[in-house]
Amino acid sequence: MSEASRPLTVIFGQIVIGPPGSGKTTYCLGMQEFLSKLGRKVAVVNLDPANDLIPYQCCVDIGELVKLDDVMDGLGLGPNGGLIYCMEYLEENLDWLLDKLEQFKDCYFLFDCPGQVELYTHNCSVRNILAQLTKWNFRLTAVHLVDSHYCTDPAKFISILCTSLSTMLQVELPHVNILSKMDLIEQFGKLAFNLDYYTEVLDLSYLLDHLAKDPFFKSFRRLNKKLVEVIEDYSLVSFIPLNVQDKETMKHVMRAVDKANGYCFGESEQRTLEAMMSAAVGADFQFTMSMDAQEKYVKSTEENVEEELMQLSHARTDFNTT
Ligand SMILES: Nc1nc2c(ncn2[C@@H]2O[C@H](COP(=O)(O)OP(=O)(O)OP(=O)(O)O)[C@@H](O)[C@H]2O)c(=O)[nH]1
Ligand SMILES: [Mg+2]
Repeated sequence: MSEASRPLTVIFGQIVIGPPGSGKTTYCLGMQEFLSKLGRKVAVVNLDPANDLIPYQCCVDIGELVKLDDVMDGLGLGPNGGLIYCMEYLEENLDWLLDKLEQFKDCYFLFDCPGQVELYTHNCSVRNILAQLTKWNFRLTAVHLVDSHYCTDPAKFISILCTSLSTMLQVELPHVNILSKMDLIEQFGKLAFNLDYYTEVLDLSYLLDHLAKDPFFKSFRRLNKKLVEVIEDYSLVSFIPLNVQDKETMKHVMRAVDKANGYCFGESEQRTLEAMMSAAVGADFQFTMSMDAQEKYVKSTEENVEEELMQLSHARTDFNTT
């Protein structure tokens, strides 16, 4: 790509990534509406060739360049190989993307990406595409969504920590990790600790102790210990809770994203004292955010204890009557 074709102005935006079904497309729709109401001019780019039904107003669609079905039929590939081929094809045709993006250069961009994990942990196409966007003066934050219900299972939580860390290292962009679908967090089980334990990711030894209670994982203790040591040594992963229907959590995410790519320090929107303060006192702000989400979406510990006591007394009665 020639230097002359580079957009001169700085363009801000988000690249929305994460495992399949984590809520990327829904997030793009929600964030487009949220930011538009704040007066931001938003352009959403669909970079997922598997997206058949696009719920948001889409300004650029990779489907015009390459379609997953055509690739699968034409080359005899499965959906995973097909997706990798599509992203490699996009990498080879970045001038097509630049031509499309230039038509919206006064907008704030949201890129809706495919949900295949390898694209962000191993394969280099997405990383190369993002590096080229950065060269074209795009200032992007990677918004990495993972399903919040994984917090209810310590083994799954360790695995999403590993995925998040390797994605952060591979993608090489300012990064915000999100626990999505906060309204469903306890749908498949109760949390063993307060929500801030999962969002701040500070001391994972308690998680290992909790895991040790499960007989299946007893023999994997050393492996899990090494994995959490890697997470703790890098000390990079933390999460922001999100329910797309909840304006407060959307606002928290927007602030973190704006701080990460520098949008909040620009002049595009009026800078409020609150926004400047939240950028300055990041740690306190993050803690308050988790506490708010805990109150809204997690049953209180007393309630959990009461429920457990009730279940215990029922079990005792059943035992005595049999
Ligand atoms: N309750 C609830 N459901 C959500 C939320 N976000 C997304 N969903 C639902 O989760 C499902 C998957 O959402 P998508 O937005 O399609 O997820 P995706 O990451 O784009 O999926 P792929 O593109 O297939 O990787 C849909 O049924 C959404 O309605 C949320 O915050 N709360
Ligand atoms: Mg999607």
